[in-house]
Amino acid sequence: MIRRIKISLIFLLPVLLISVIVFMFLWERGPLDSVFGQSKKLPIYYRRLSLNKSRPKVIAKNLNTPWSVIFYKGSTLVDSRDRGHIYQLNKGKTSSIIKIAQVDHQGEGGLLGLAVAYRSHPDYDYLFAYYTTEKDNRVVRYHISKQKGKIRINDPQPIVTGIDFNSYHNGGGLAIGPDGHLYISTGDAGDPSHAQDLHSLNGKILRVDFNGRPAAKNPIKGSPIFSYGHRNVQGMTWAGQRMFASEFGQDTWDELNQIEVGKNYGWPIHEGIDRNSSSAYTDPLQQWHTNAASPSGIVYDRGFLFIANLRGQSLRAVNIDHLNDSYVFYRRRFGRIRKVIIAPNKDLWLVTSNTDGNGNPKKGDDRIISIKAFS
Ligand SMILES: [Ca+2]
Repeated sequence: MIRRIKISLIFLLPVLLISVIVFMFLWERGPLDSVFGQSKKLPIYYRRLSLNKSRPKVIAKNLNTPWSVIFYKGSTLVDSRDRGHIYQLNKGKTSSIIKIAQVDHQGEGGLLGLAVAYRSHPDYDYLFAYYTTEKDNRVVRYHISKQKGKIRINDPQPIVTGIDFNSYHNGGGLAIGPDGHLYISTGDAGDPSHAQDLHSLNGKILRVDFNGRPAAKNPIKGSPIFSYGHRNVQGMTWAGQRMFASEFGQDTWDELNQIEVGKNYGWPIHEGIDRNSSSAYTDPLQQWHTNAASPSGIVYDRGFLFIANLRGQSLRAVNIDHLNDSYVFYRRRFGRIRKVIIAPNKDLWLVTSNTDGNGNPKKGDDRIISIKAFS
């Protein structure tokens, strides 16, 4: 009898051991649903995408903490969160256009968002920058111009100041909406109560004009608040008139939200989907485990939302007609991905974020990688 048990154990133990190792490997890769849920063949909603066939091309490498990439009159500009520079990118080489002296990089603060607005002035356009100083997060408007191939950025004018800062949750998203206003995403700066406080600029999406004045149609007269109850939004995009934002959760659920004026997105009362239809809080369209996502940048292109994942080290696609479903590409291929943007030639550009203190930079990091999303 004892001998039989011994023999069984000899056979069973290795099987058990292998099972444990396999399970731990899958667990470490992220939630099991995202491992088992994805077949090799693209599910029907994603068959228009050529991401799996496209050959990634490196546009730039050896960048330091890039956060935003914008295009201006045929030139590409990229920032450094930690160093406070805005660089011009030319054939893979960077040259500094401006170093913003007030940028005070601390924790995850620094030079974050950039956005450009073309206007009718003959001599210059507007460049907006969101950055952390030693006393606040702020949005500063510059004049930007390009003459004889040379870009100038000057005449700084702070237009929104006094956004609380912290080592974490600084927000930092900037975007020009289809209504011609400047949208600003702020984080809760480590104090969750900010998000529900309508006197605080933190934990919000703000909407202002190019002078920083609240948009006339904002829900609270005289307030820049467009939506609230956010924990930390870094990405905003529009599909026509529909606005979407990616949002970092605490420990459990990251979110994709459709943003509507005046709505309360629940933080810190709810993280992720609450499923209470009578609730005063607006649920996300879908949610992902924080270790499989940590979504920063988001962009809409030809029927799809593309979302850059930091901890999830991947690019997520969401079909605009199936907003509660998603598919993940490039898992662990490029490391952490901060931003996804559309280049002037319609390629998708991924901006990696392996030098930001949370990643394992490899030779050549950080990079901008170009891919064709549609064949
Ligand atoms: Ca929420």
